[in-house]
Amino acid sequence: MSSTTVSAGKADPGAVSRDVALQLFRVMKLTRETDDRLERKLYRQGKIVGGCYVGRGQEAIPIGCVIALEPDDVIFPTHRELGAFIARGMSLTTLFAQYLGRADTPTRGKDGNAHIGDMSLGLINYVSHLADSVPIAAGAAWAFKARGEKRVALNFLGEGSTSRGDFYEGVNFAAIHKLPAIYVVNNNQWAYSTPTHLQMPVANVADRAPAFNIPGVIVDGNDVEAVYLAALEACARARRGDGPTLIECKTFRMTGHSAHDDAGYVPKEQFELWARKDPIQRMERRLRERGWVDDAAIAAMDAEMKKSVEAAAETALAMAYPDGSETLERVFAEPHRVKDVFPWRHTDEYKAIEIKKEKP
Ligand SMILES: Cc1ncc(C[n+]2csc(CCOP(=O)(O)OP(=O)(O)O)c2C)c(N)n1
Repeated sequence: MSSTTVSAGKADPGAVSRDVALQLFRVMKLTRETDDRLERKLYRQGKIVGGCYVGRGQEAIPIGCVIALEPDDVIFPTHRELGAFIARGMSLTTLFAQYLGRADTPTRGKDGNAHIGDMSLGLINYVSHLADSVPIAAGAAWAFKARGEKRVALNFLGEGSTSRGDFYEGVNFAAIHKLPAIYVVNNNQWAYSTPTHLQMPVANVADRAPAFNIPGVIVDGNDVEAVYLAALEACARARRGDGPTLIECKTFRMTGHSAHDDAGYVPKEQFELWARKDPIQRMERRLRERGWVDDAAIAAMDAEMKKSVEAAAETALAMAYPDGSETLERVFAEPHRVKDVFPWRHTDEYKAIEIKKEKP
């Protein structure tokens, strides 16, 4: 099976309804506004500590995919999928509070924007190890198949992650068992500071799909309608029992790897080139051509979004930090269970070794 291509701007104008097109556009705009408030204000004001990863320029990918899913499907985001959380309905206040390390958040103040999840929204947390979620998504898809449920597991990852072993193991398993899994790769051409040609001996991530005998689809990742249509098709295939799809979305990371990184290693011309392909401006031009938005509609949307983003940020800033006693709660080894998990740590011999180590 060879890779297929869905290319730039080829999404048939009639293929996406007016309602869905406007929804895609609104969520992209809201995500950009939130992203700007987070990185360009709160991070720079020193209010967000630690990593602050953003997906500026890549909004079409998580949003196009998540809006193509059914509410029962599950999503495995990574660090660039702010849009997936917003499209799935996580409140903006919760998202701001999460980045700000507040107590009343999915990770209870223990983390910033990485590793967020919310099982009630079908958003499954990831851990830092790249590509580790690929076999886990296969596991979720396996459970759906075993139970006879028509649900889909959709896993996001970067092109750098597809060079990891977990990627091959997970996709291979999903392909053998024809599981309802979708692997969506944001190929933003840089894995931190490593350009694609230094970590992949093939031109496209989709070229890796024939090794699993599954479709490898190349989509213009800055065309939200093309992404949406590719995800819909992959969902239909998964629900029919025909197995996984690998969707490669060609895009560009319009920032550094995270807020602390000025991306000095990326040639300036690449930013200029990709700024002209901005997914939000592109969708706006298309909607105007179709007569679905005009100046007044855009101005109203902008004003409403600025207001809700501002209100969410202010509410989150006023929220409490976690109490120190939270530190050891809900981590891998809960304090009251340490004795069961590491019984040897409680022996006198072990304590003697520890004391010796401290005072040689
Ligand atoms: C196994 C592993 N190696 C290194 C890292 C550090 N790291 C975090 S994100 C990242 C770059 C990932 O690139 P890619 O998969 O292309 O995703 P992108 O950040 O470009 O969206 C690296 C090297 C990690 N988290 N896990």
